[in-house]
Amino acid sequence: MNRRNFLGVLPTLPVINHLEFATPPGPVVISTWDFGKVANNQSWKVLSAGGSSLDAVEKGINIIEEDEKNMTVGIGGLPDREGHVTLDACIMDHESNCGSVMGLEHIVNVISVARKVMEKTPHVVLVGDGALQFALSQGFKKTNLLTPASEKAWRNWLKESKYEPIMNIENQLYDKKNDPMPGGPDNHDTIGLIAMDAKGNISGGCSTSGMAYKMRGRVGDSPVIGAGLFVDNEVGAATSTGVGEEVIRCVGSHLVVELMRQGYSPEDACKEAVMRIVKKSPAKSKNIQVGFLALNRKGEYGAYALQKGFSYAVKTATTETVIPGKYYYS
Ligand code: SD4
Repeated sequence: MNRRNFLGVLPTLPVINHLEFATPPGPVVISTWDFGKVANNQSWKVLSAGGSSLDAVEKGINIIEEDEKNMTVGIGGLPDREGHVTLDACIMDHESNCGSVMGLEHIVNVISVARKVMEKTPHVVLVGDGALQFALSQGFKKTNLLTPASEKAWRNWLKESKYEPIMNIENQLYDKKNDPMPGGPDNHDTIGLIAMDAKGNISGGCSTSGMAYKMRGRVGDSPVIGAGLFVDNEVGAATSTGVGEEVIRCVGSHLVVELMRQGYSPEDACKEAVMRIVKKSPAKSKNIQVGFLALNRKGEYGAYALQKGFSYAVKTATTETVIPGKYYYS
């Protein structure tokens, strides 16, 4: 049988075109947790001026990284158990270009370093000292990320040295009334942010200091393309927050995007990814938090988490809101 005959007998695969649209739905930005609102507003300045989703993602995340009171993203982030603040971040654009830094110390705007990795190097990921060397070569300033507050929290932790991630601490410690910026006094959150611009192009980013008091060298899901973040402009994008080890195991954000490709709504895709974690880790999943957040090409968004308490912020031309995520364990 020659090649032509062989191809002739292959079954025709269905073409899924449910996500096609005639005109882009208009800019939208979504991000993790209540304080995502602050990041969204910053992103919106870019999007409403006709800027790109990539710029919107970087600017939105930068403001969180620069907030000293936020004890897990950028400066002020809680350190590892040895007292080192090590940051993880990744970024991905509508053409599937991506960049990531892992275990980067002494630099505040790690999402911007991730973008430089994407744009200025032949690589996708730089780690540790190499990432720092690259950042400095690109003009980023060396900064002490351990603030008096984060050092104090770490010294307190050392008294018992118990590694026990606290569920939804992001929202518990975010005092919305008195703290207009993200990050309460003891906050260890991750910012995952997805933006669609006026052209309908989608980009996403994720930035974190990871789980507080992690082992030295530990990297979570946030800077792992496919786990903490994934973008496919034909379909949509997803990001995650919570205990990264469980998200890496199911390559969570990629899973959510592929489920949307199959026709799942953003919320249903996030729910299915959460169910995957429940199925693979039935006992553990009861005591940890993981939340997924997704946007599709039609501008529809949704989220789902293991536990109550996860929330996400949304901004469009007509909406500015924080939405409680639905969850599995009641
Ligand atoms: C990590 N997923 O390093 C991050 C931490 C996080 O809410 O999202 N905390 O595993």
